[in-house]
Amino acid sequence: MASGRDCAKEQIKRWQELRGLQKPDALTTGAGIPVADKLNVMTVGPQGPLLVQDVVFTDEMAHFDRERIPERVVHAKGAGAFGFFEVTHDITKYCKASVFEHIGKRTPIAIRFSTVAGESGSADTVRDPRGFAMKFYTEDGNWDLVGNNTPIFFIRDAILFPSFIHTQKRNPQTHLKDPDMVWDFWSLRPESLHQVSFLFSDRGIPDGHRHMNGYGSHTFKLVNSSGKSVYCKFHAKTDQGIKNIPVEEAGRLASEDPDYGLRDLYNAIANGNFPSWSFYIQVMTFEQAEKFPFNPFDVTKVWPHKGYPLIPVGKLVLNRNPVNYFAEVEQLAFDPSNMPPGIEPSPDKMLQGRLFSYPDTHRHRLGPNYLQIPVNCPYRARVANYQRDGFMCVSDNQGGAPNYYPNSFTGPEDQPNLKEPRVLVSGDVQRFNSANEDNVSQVRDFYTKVLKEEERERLCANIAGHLKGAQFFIQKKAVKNFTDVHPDYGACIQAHLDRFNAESSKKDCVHSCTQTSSHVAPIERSNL
Ligand code: HDE
Repeated sequence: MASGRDCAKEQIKRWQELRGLQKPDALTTGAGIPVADKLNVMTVGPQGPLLVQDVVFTDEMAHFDRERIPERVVHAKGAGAFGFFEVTHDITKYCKASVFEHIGKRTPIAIRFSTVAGESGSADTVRDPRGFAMKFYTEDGNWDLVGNNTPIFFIRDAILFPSFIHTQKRNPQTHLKDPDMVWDFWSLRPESLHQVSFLFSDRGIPDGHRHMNGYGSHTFKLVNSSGKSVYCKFHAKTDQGIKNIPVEEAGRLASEDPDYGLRDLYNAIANGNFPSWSFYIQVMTFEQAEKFPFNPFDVTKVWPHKGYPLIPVGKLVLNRNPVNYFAEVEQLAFDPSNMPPGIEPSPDKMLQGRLFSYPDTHRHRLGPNYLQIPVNCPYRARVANYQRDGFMCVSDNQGGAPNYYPNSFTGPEDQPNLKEPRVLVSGDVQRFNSANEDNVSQVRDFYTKVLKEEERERLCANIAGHLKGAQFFIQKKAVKNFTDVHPDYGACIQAHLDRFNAESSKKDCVHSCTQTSSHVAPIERSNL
């Protein structure tokens, strides 16, 4: 390999090498018809107009015009790879899912890592949570564990998610990222303090995708073969060790190598340096959950490892790069509602809210038959049901099998032995306000017990460095929330803010913004 070139840069040459002495394929249209000349359009005379009968041209253009599909509304920038999950420890006393059947069992997997807020071309080294989405292709259908690199999340009620994401995206008029929107929302919703503190800590900018942990984040339920259930959390701990990128270096990489994480993962796998993660569960019995000091289904909080230690389960290994990015990563569709028998949702409001959203977004991005796309297809199970037709049905559409249920003709039947265990639920139906369910205790522990002095200092500087972009009244509200966590936390952020604010008041003149964004009424619009 020439110096300065890595496996990613050598990809196309390597592709050619793998073909050996094979001659190039005959060039064809999309319909497979051989093409004589794809370098010159068909015209009347050398300078004349194009002909409609140049179907080689129209075939090429019409397909090009449709190359883009909607990007993911969040987590648009990502990298994916394939490999396996291997069971190293027996957890069948907790869970009957076939993926955990016996020690040594291997299940094929796909993992996609991502940033959250940026568009699909955005830089990898920004401060943002990272998506850590795992797909296990099991014999009982696909299991998708769609987590992040943090065990917690910003909000605990699913109804807030679209608004929260809007604050992370672009201002509707300026189309710029907007610190007012970000900090207004965060300061109005103090349940975000825990995740915000994690985000602005050193772990907020991981060094690529291989050096971070993954978490299922939510509480799930595991069911064993006797029908007994426990609550559980999933953890994937990096075997490469945690590594983060310092702020200045991240800024440099964002301009010089915005695809840093994608490149790092591709090259590691292409070099045979396969990344792996050790997989653990935490388990909580229903009795423990009842006595737990806070809501065990609240995704803004962690379960302490002290009472709920990590139980080793297995290993995730990535050993294959995608053969084609669009086919295998852009179309890779995760869905937290894909849970094979033995794994069930807990009442976590965020998890419950996600159960609908993901398949819904896939039907929009990829079409109603997205589960027939090879990378999404549960290829180790046999799909047998009564769903038929729809756009882009590319399977045999289940042939001549009955398409209604019940039927008297041996169509697929219920599996009563797989019924979910009974759950007793009762209560008043209401929109319960969960905004003030202890938003500070665990953040205080994080600030005072988990972080070292110099890490606290960097955390406060990072927060102030971003918060300084927001209006003063928002800064005040935010600092008050951090002070509620711990007076030192608030004071430290305020000290940095004072410095930033003093510097900027020396530099900036006050702009008078004469044009505002007030809504243009239809009548005015017609006069434009
Ligand atoms: Fe997501 N999220 N999310 N999310 N999320 C999506 O699905 C959503 C949440 C996460 O690599 C979308 O296919 C709702 C928590 C990852 O393809 C969308 C709620 C966690 C990925 C969606 C949440 C995540 C997504 C966008 C709150 C961590 C990328 C495109 C109720 C535990 C998966 C898509 C990939 C992607 C909705 C909250 C992680 C719109 C409604 C909490 C890793 O469906």
